[in-house]
Amino acid sequence: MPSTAAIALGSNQGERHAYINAALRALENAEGIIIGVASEMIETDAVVAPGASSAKVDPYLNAAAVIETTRSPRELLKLLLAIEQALGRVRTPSEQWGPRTIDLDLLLFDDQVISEPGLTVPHPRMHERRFVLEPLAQITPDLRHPVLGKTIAQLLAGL
Ligand code: A4P
Ligand code: MG
Repeated sequence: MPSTAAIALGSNQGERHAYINAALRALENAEGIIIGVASEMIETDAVVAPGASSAKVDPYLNAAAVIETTRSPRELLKLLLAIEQALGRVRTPSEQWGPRTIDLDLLLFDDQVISEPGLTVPHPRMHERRFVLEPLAQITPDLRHPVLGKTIAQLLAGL
């Protein structure tokens, strides 16, 4: 039985549309993954680290996708990181939440709760972020957060 996973996509650098589309294509072409449905892309103001100024940070395009996969969560994360790299993501260690061509986060994986070095599922900040919940609610409002026990629509309404 394949698993169902939710993925967040974000870009705030360069051809943002093209990067998100390229990431979706790369996912679709990867072995063991079928894209169920992808949301529209929405433009969002950058959420920045506490104390930082958002005036200097370019706005994002964000989207979400639901996939079916035969991969494990760890294998899926590895693929997401590889796609980020292939699409020119450069990580600047000094810069938390720096500009990125593409950011791919694993939000949910069935109703699994995972807390390992380098892999936390559900994504620890997903429930407090409109730029995650809004596109996800477009495509799967009734999906339930396995720790908080609320649906995506309920989490969004509670922001
Ligand atoms: N990692 C652990 N669990 C996961 C998971 N479930 N999904 C590890 C993805 N990665 C996970 O991520 C750092 C490490 O987290 C990965 O190597 C992986 O092993 P990263 O992508 O290098 O770092 P990041 O994305 O800069 O940091 P982080 O903390 O993931 O940032 P967020 O929370 O993704 O926030 N504003 C708007 N409007 N739209 C955005 O998309 N994104 C961010 C980044 C900030 N502000 C934004 C947006
Ligand atoms: Mg990330």
